[in-house]
Amino acid sequence: MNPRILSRLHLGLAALALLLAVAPAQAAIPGLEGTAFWLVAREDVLSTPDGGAFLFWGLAPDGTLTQYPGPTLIVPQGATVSVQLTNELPVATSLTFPGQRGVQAVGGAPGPLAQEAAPGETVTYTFVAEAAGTYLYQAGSRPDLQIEMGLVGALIVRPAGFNPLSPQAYPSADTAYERENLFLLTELDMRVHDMVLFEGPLAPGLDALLADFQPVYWFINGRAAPDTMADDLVPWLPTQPYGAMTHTMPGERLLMRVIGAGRDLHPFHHHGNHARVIARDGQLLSSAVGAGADLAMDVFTVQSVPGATTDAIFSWTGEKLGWDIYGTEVAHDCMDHDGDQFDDHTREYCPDHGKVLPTVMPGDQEMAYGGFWSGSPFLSAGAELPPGEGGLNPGGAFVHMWHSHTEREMTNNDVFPGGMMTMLMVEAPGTPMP
Ligand SMILES: [Cu+2]
Repeated sequence: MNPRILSRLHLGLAALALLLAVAPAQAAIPGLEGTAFWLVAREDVLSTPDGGAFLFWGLAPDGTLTQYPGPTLIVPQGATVSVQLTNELPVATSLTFPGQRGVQAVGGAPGPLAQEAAPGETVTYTFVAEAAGTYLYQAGSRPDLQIEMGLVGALIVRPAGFNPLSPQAYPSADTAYERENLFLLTELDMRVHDMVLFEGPLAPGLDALLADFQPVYWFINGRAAPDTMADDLVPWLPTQPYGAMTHTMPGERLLMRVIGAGRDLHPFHHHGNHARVIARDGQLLSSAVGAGADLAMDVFTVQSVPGATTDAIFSWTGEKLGWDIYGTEVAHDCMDHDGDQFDDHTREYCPDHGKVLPTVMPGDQEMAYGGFWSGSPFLSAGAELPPGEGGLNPGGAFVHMWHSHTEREMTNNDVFPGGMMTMLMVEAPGTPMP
């Protein structure tokens, strides 16, 4: 056979396999996995969706691109972790690792909270990651200024025996999940960044500004909406590599790792279903060893507190909506063999099976086609779309807004919408997902 046709056939088969695969979802949080890290603190520029550009202090893994927030460090429980910090900032800096005991430092000079690296110097921190969970790391030198300037990041400790094919957040089985997302929440007072830019980090006016904190930008994973919804590592956000778009399928267990990494409280509201808070500050909500997350609680908003982390498990169920989330165009019976009222494969809520969502397609002349509808029957009626339409939502996902319920925080410098906001996309089973 012609090799070009053969390779095309292989591509076709691969695509078919991708469509048919009932692969367990393994979307993991992007970051640096390992036990030894080298981070260079230096100045760079971050951007906001309204065209703003601000000086920030970030951390460049291996001296490459400086980023905000710092790289997410993903380490195995029990490992001895070393973080080498090289300081290219104009002032002394340091890192603290709240929740990690017995942090040792080599190099540098003693500071108020941690061993500091003077400009041009290096300090290396070492600790044993004793307990699984979600943590943060942040500047330990003048934290009121340096955390605001960007020196903060997430630290994730995987439980001992972690299996990426059946991941768990903690050693207990009731913390199992299929998908995980980071929501590292921060804010930015542009007066502080501009004063550091124009008058330097020792400007006498900084104290007054920091005592009268007035943020006008709010970020999830270092981005303000709508940049939160762009993919990881998009080229137009070189210093803000982490997106915050969230995808799930009905019934999946989505682990939300929420970190209050700035200095304000943020009620992080996740539409769609309640979420079950299983841990705070890396501590499983457990009444006794071996009891699992028996003290877990359901919330409709994760109350994010500065310096604190929250792990919650969210599942979109479609339960009791009163209509069939697959419409009538997918021919299947609701197959519930384990008696939980949900289809074993599609996770549809069986009592609503066959209750057609009353979608009436308007006539072509009334239609305003948009990029966010694909013609998929999932949660709707299906129809043909004109060529080129539907590309932004190929699976016809159902979309919920996830956002700060302090609604002023859904703005970019006073312009709505923006800020601490992203979307949850509930995809139909079988849809290829990022
Ligand atoms: Cu809302």
